[in-house]
Amino acid sequence: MNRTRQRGVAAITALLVVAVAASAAAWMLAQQSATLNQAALVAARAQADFYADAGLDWARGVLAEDARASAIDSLDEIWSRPLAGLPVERAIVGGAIADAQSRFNLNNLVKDGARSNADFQVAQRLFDSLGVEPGLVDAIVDWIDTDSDPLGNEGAEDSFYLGLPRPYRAANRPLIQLEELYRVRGFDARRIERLKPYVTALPTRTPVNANTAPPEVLSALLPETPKDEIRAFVVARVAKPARDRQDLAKRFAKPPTTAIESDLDVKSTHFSVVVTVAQDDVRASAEALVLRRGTGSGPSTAIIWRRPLY
Ligand SMILES: [Ca+2]
Ligand SMILES: [Ca+2]
Repeated sequence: MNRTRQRGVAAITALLVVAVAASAAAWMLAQQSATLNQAALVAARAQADFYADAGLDWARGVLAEDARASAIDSLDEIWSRPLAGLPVERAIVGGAIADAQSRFNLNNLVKDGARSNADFQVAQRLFDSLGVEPGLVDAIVDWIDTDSDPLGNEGAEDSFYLGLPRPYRAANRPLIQLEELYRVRGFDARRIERLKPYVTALPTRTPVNANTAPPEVLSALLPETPKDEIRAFVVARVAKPARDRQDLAKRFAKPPTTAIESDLDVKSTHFSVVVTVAQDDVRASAEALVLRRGTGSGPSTAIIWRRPLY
């Protein structure tokens, strides 16, 4: 690790410690006024929320700082370095930020309420390469698209879901979280776990960040590009991430121009954050999807959703 990087990591570690320590102090103040018979669970819950807030603030600070420092997002940057086992007060704190746009956004499958054929083919190739039945993509499209006409043999709309022992309706709107797939025809824990590192659900149409995407996702997007060329790029980008779309095109013998313009980018606006706190017998974690906008002097971040993790 070079000196600048070491200083950067140290600064970020300090940021997290300060954020969590401040929340611990606030929590202890709140505790002093709490009555003795207050349920321990409620207190633990309150503390977990304080810590989660602090951890998320830390992540947003790191992401804003990154946007001020660079116009691209790559895996050699400080945000991608997870923090584990930091002692803060009596707690042990960890945090990790992942680029949500390293994955294929399943909501891209539907454009203006109807199936997007190009994205449909990308998803089918990706599922196939991961050993998940490509026919299941039909059911996701139906779940998201606004009509109620089932697609192909494996699609499913209200007519299918209302006939289940515990009936419900198709959402007919974009996925909010990936776990919604549990409600979609044909999906189970095994398939969702298999897909998780490669797909995501983001509220707006998003390109994939070529500087962070796994080779499986890049191959699905670039079917004409030989796999060894994609692997070579994934190795080369560690030391030399693509600076912009033009630079990205230069990395391939036959530049996949259309995909680079419409499906790929070298930076990201959506990040997934996980914060974990362990203190005494209480272990709390929270996950959030963070949207980052703007670069240079004016980056801003917003939390799209957050949830506790168990
Ligand atoms: Ca960056
Ligand atoms: Ca539908």
